[in-house]
Amino acid sequence: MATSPSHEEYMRLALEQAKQAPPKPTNFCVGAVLVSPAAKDPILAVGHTMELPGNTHAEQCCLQKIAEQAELPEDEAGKALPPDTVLYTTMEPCNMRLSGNLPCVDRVLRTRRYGAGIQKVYLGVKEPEKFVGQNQGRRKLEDNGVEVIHIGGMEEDILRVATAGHEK
Ligand code: HJL
Ligand code: ZN
Repeated sequence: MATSPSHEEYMRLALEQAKQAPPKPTNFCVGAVLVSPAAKDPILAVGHTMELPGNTHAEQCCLQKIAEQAELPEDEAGKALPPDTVLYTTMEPCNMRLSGNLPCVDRVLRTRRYGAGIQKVYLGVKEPEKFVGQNQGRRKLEDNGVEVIHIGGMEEDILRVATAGHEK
């Protein structure tokens, strides 16, 4: 039996996604992967910043794709997620956005309204204090029962990609 991909392999896939985000001075280039580890085809969706039309975030794109596939409104994406779903994202999910759009933390938490929803979040780096001060994303997820796990070792690459569009 083939072994299932490791946390590092999923995070590397998220980083490959992040590289596809268009560099922009006003946000970070982030990649995300939604995974059902027990499934035969464990990758449910991949996404990157600005992938879908509008000012979209990586995690948001994953959830929008799930909803679209299941013909559900975006806020009901959780109904289509297997009970062991976890999220890999190169950067801590946002808890505040300069644009005022709904933060990804709230998008993650609302998947849990209908049953299991997203169980764990694996992140590559915490959000640098550049746009919204200290991001409380990790704290809010943990306060609401979502386990948050840091996958270390890729910080340098993740931050280089995330800040590609920023003035040096
Ligand atoms: C995460 C993303 C992304 C960010 N964070 N986790 N995934 N772009 O895809 C966080 C950053 C916001 C800014 C600007 N970036 O994106 O704080 O314009 O991008 O709503 O606050 O806000 P908008
Ligand atoms: Zn976000």
